Amino acid sequence: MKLYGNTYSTCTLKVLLALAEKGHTAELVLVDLAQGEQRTPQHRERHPFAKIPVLFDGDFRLYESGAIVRYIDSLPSSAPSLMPSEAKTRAVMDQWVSVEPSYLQPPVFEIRKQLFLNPRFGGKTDPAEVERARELVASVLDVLDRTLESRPYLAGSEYSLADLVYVPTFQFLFTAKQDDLVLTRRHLAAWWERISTRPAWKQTLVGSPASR
Ligand SMILES: N[C@@H](CCC(=O)N[C@@H](CS)C(=O)NCC(=O)O)C(=O)O
Repeated sequence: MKLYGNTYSTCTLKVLLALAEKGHTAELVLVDLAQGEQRTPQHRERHPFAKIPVLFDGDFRLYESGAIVRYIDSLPSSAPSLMPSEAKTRAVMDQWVSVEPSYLQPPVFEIRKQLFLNPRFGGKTDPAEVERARELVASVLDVLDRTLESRPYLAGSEYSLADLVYVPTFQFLFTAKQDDLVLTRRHLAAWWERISTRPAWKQTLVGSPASR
């Protein structure tokens, strides 16, 4: 398999983590977002919305990290499935997989823009925007914390894609020194400890800027 992406992209890291969890490998072909490589005609052939990641399995092409991690989980593997088989549990998994890009990613990406991208590309950090984004992140984390009060993982008793898709975004909060948002929420902090210490994430982090 071939994966077009980059190790500083949370969406790419989700896919790399799914590959590691399931014991699969893919050749990572770097797409440099800072150079605008995602907008070249060659990359638009791969991804019509000019984003990463894109997975190729032979002639089969797939974009959207949520779809890619499901595909990876469905490939033959000796590792346990990351998608619960029981209908309601699986639907709850889908719910949490959707919550992450819908409600958590936008304010986290705003923090990334304010703290890293603006200074790097000649702009300024606006502390009011950072604070506003932090409040939005906090409101999502409160919901997760309440959910995790009664179960160890978001979809129930087992680790699943519902948990996996949050790992890179949470790691970014630590990299951006916003970890108080995680560590001040008891159930969330315990869950983060459980999911971030899995060997597959440690393996994924090697060589990624997210580890710094
Ligand atoms: N919903 C898409 C989001 C893809 C996405 O926004 N990727 C980011 C990197 S994490 C990207 O390519 N950004 C480049 C740009 O917006 O120009 C997914 O989950 O794959």
